[in-house]
Amino acid sequence: MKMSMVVRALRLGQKLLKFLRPLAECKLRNDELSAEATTQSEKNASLRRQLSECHISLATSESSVDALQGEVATLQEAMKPIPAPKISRWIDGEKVKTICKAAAPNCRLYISDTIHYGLITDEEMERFLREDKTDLEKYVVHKNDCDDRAWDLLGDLSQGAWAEIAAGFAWSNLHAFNVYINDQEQLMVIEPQTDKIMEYSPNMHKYYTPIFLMMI
Ligand SMILES: [Ca+2]
Repeated sequence: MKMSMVVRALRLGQKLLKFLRPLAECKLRNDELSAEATTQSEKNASLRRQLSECHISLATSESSVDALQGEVATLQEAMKPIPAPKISRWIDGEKVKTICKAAAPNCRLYISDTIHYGLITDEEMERFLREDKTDLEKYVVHKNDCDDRAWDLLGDLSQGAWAEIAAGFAWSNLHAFNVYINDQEQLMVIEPQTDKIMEYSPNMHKYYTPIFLMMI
């Protein structure tokens, strides 16, 4: 081979290399981009899963918020004060003691106030009991039974202007319940688990024969 042909072959080889090198670089870059695309696709799938989980969590949270708002509304309704009682007239602690002793002479008494007690009609007490929710509480032996309910109702009867009426708490040997004195000066029994009111009488069921009675 002539020297001139060798030189030409070498130059041709150099030119080929000049074109082939960028092609190789492009192939390499293409492989890198394909790998990145695969990684990005996996990331996208992971993000979609996370987004789906967030949607489920958000829906659950919104449902919980709705339920809580319902509970808050119920509590706000239950906490609304019961409009004040119409007091028919007033008596003092000595008169309260006299009325209770006449009705239940063998009962031990505790009269908390001395100055004045308000007397209301039975209709006013029925109005209070209709609005008060103590009778709706769930009965649980020892934890929320007769004495707990009677104590709860007495607490409600100690709110605002209702605290001024002649109402109290009584125990028999078998039961706990509430009492009040109405505008006819009658000692009345309230069964806090049913809202039933009855005029006290020595002939009542022994459940309601008080051995201890306090007026607050
Ligand atoms: Ca009630």
